[in-house]
Amino acid sequence: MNRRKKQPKKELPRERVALITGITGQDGSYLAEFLLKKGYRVYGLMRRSSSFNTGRINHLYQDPHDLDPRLELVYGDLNDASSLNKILRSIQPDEIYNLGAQSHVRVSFDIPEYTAEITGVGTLRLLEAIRDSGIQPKFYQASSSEMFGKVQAIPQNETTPFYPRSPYGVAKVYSYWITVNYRESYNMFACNGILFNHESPRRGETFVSRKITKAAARIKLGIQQELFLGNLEARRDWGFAGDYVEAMWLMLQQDKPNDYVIATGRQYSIKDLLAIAFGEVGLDWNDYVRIDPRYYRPAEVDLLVGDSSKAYSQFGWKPRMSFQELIRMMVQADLTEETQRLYGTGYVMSEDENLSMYGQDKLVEVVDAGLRNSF
Ligand code: NAP
Ligand code: G4F
Repeated sequence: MNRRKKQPKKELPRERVALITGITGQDGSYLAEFLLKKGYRVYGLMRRSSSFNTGRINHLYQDPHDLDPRLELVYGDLNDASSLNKILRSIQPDEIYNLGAQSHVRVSFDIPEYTAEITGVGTLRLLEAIRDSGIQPKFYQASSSEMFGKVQAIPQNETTPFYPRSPYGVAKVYSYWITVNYRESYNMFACNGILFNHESPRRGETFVSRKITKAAARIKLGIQQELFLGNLEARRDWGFAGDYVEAMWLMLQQDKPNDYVIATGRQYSIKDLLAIAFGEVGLDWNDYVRIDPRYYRPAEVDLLVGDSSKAYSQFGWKPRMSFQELIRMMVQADLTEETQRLYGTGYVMSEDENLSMYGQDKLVEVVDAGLRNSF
């Protein structure tokens, strides 16, 4: 009998599966893009909202009825352990990026308990869900330079002691240590990325960089007259979010889990940011900026500047985009967005119109309504 020898089944390499909490946020959108380009199947945890909150990832969205969607959104919440358990058991991710958070420092003084629940205990819920589900994914925790707060050394690196100055910063310190604790207690591949401020045209509109670049564009277009800000003396180490998500991924590709500072090593003040943003549209910020104490924080972080030489020596990461390029790019993006919004309102009829003159009062009413109280 001519029996064919049974061939051992050829195993196809299993595609890599990533879960991103906070996929609808600034970093989540850049990370999703990055991982999709690398061939990952990406799941994004999204919380229920009464209005659409997927604006930053609409360009990546795939209809779930498509044959093989590479990106899928699943409903869940860092406040709901059962949803986290269910999601992990069903999708069995190889890598988890925990970016979900109440991420606004000023707002954390208004809703401290909620901030602790999501930005702090939310991380514990996710780590426990990993243990319960029995899977062994690599885990990335979005730690923050806010943990350094009242800085104990300049620049700050992985050995600098923490001194948080807000409910947000305190919650992030909890998440940092619970991540270290689960790594040491349960041998998890868990890393903290201690990221310094990073911005982009997708940055939330109430963070200072975007608030300024948007205002510069709107003032140039004649649809805003002034800009109210808080402390102009604070100094930050600002980088580009697109550069920083690559560092998140690189951390999880190392042989051993570890914690890394990700920063540019350069510091600028809010006044420096103002000068670049308004300079990009040919204006002097001193003519438009007013101080409103409501934007002061009960306790301020005066200066942050990071030393990311560990990340550079371990896996060659360094920032590509300079602060100046970043702010100019954001202003240009806001000019485009605001111009499109203007045309959408129907008040401006042609590109030849003088935008600063046309229907200005009405436009201010329409467009400004939601921005006046922004932190
Ligand atoms: P972001 O734009 O504010 O995004 C936060 C994300 O978390 C959003 O997708 C948000 O969903 C989600 N989220 C909020 N509450 C949630 C909940 N209860 N359950 C599940 N998801 C929830 O923040 P980002 O700038 O992208 O930052 C990403 C992460 O890095 C955050 O953890 C932040 O604290 C941390 N971080 C940021 C920086 C920075 O400079 N950007 C620096 C260091 C660390 P919605 O869209 O529904 O609101
Ligand atoms: O843009 P911010 O709100 O960012 P902040 O507080 O540094 O926090 C951001 O970076 C952290 C990393 O260090 C992240 F963990 C956190 O999630 C977030 O992404 O404020 C920057 C500085 C502050 O000193 C603030 O007092 O700008 C000052 N500022 C002055 N006027 C203002 C304003 N900040 C805001 N948001 N709005 C103002 O009108």
